[in-house]
Amino acid sequence: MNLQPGRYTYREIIGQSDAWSATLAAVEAQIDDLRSWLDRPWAQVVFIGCGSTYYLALSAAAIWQALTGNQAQAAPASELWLYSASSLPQPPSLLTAISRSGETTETLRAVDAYHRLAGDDVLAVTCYSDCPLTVEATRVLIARHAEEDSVAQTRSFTSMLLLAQWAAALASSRDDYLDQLRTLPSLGSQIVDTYEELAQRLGRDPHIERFVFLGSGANYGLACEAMLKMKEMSLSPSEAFHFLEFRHGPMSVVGPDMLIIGLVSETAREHEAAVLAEMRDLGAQVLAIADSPDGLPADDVVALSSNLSDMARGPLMLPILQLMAYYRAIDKGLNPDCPTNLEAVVRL
Ligand code: F1P
Repeated sequence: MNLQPGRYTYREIIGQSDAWSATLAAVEAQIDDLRSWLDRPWAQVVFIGCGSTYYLALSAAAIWQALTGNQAQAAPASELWLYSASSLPQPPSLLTAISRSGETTETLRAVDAYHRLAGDDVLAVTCYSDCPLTVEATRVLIARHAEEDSVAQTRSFTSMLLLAQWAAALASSRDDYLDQLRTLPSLGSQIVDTYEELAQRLGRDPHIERFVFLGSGANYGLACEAMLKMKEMSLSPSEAFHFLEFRHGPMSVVGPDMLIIGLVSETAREHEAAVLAEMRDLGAQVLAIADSPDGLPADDVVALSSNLSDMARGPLMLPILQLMAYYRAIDKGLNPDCPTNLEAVVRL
């Protein structure tokens, strides 16, 4: 019985950098095999998932294409299953199926459709070694140390993202990028120590009623995932957009009850900062998360201080945003371990 609401979620968020180290250590033994298996001229790589894992797929596809130069895209698993003609990749292709549980019906059916109509090569990224998805896959990456008791994905998301990044490093023979990934666990725990109080203050701020998460490139999937955490754990109105898209209509609803969270990249820093400045002028409160937020137009900042590339530092952006959703849920008397109306796995 879960006596203290949110205790699983809290433990899973706070300890996630340990899960990252353990996950990286566990896949070390697969390096040679995976490197040679991935050493092929894919015409297209497709990443699929559902909910959180679809958002992970968005981020993973952006990273994969940036690193390898191969065309990569993401789709919800249901699209491959139900709209195969418009979403299956051209051969030779690789399907990367991401699912915490490895049991989600749509993901399993998408893999089946891919096998029947498109290709043989499936890489599964999951947290459970004995799940149905692993049976259907050619190669499997498992974040066993990131298994979760809570329904909302937190450490599982970032650990599986790390595995997708790790696979991209091998596919692109980027040993320098692998080295960057290895520094994430220690950076992650420092960020949580430094900014938990800020997450608590913003999560509990009674003046904030709506949340908007902005991110572009590989950060867009992360912005979507942060939006989902806020929505499912705390039942707060929460949306995600690509930075510059926010000007094209959504900014109509900006007001003083809105916190805009910018996941700022180095690639497009100047343009992303300009969006934040404009929204602040319109009255929104702004939180900027960046490697070095000096000079960014924001009321509060999270400095990641990683010196890592935009394609490597993604996992560092999420723990503080997960904590913000957790604290807001607790403040509203909700139990973040069991979001309203949700089950851990959707089975059709
Ligand atoms: C996908 C998922 C979860 C979400 C929810 C229902 O699961 O959408 O992201 O938290 O509870 O299922 P999975 O395929 O990644 O296990």
